[in-house]
Amino acid sequence: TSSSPLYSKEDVRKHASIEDRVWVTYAGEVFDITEFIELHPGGSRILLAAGGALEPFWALYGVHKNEHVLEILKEYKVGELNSAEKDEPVDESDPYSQDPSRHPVLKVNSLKPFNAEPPPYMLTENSITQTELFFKRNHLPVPQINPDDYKLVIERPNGKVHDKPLNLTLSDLKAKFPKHEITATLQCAGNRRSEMSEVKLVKGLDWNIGAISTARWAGARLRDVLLEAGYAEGSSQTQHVHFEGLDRDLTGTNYGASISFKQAMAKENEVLLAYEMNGQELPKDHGFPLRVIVPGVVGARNVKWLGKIVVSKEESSSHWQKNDYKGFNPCVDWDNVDFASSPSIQDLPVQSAITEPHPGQKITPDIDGELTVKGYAWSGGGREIVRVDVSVDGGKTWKVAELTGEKQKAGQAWAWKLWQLNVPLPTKSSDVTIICKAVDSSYNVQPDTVAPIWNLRGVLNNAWHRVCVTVDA
Ligand code: HEM
Ligand code: MTE
Ligand code: MO
Repeated sequence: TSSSPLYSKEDVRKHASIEDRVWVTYAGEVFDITEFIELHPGGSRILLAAGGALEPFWALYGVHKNEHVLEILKEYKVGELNSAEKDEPVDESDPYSQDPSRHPVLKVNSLKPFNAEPPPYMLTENSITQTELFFKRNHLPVPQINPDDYKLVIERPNGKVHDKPLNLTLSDLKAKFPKHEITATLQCAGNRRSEMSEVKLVKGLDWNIGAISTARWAGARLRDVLLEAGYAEGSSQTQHVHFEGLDRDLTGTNYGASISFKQAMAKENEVLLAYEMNGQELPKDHGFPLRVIVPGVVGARNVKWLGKIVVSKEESSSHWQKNDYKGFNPCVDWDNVDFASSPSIQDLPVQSAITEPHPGQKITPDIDGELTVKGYAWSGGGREIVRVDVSVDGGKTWKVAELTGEKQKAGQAWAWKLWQLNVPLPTKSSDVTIICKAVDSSYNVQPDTVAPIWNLRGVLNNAWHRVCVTVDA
């Protein structure tokens, strides 16, 4: 209506805390919801939307798709968004100007290239991570790919068939090969790097515990595509499978990585050329229109925006295969590192972390004097999580947490387990250190501290996860 005051997005952004009053927008209208915050059935997380739009948050929490929610909201209307407001002009010279928009709740570790993780407690709200919340790890700008022109190029085996590569369109991939679907967790080698930097500064993005997420992936099996291209099982000429991304840096170099031919061909490894994530076409940030999913293997080999597959006697010569994503002795530093001396990371070690409570949280015990601790646990190579131990006395005594998650076949446990446990709290106010550690089906365990596994690049941190909180009894 014409009588409604008009506000800019900037005006709304200034109202992002209770002191400044909390404003939000929905469908072009502006609301002052300060008085509703205490009444909100979903608690204080409503403040995540303070100063901005409700839509991205309501997309995550479906309970709001309801008339009575809009009825409540209406009571708090204070005006409308100025529709004449122009969006920021696009800077064509910026290679990142075509990057997609992302969910505002993500904690951004780097904007260009885009690297971001969800708030820890949101990671364990669902066994399958909602696509918007799934961590995003890009080394380069997101390439613009027209799905109608898209072709996956697969080089033929030397001397076999003809020299022309096998080219597959997106519809070929969907029509010619059976669709295979798996639930798999993806973890970046740099997950939990920030804890490694507390021991001694490392070079890399400062990931907290959220560079890990789980999705349903569907696509063609890589094995089927390699067989179609003429590769035979067990051939000795063929030791590595290279994946080239269509994302490239200013010098024209593509992202790339490789896995072993054996890994690629083994049916039980379920390596996919995925075109779907959580039942929808792959989003731009996650590799549209096609990416590799190598379940149980470090994120870096799960090449997005896949353009080309090459089979070779050598490993990929990509920087990310040869000079990054490798582990070293804690005494190796940048002045004496020899990247050729370490193998590339493939399967990841056993991992777990506490997502709730968060470090520094002030806790008032519930009426039973208990606190619910939550987290995730996962291991590489298809090894199932068989146990998670939790301590609230710095590791002197341990209790076993309750595990939830999809039951998967032995050796094919690609998905994480979520876990939770009610723990007793001290009856006097004090600081409490909560610790978790997981055990996988090979009885692999996590190291108790970070220092002995410190490495210059800050990868592979799987030490016991510790969260210190203050109990206010
Ligand atoms: C639940 C209203 C913003 C997260 C609810 C419910 C209402 C409501 C009425 C109960 C729904 C039912 O059970 O039928 C509102 C209004 C909002 C708002 C009017 C804005 C002014 C948000 C935001 C978030 C959020 C921004 C998340 C960041 C939740 C969650 C629940 C919930 C998780 C479920 C709680 C549970 O079932 O225990 N909200 N909400 N809400 N809301 Fe909101
Ligand atoms: N593929 C391409 N083409 N370019 C990339 O930058 N990043 C890799 C991998 N695949 C990357 C890529 C790394 S290091 C990780 S951890 C995962 O993608 C992250 O996948 P996600 O963004 O879908 O979470
Ligand atoms: Mo990564």
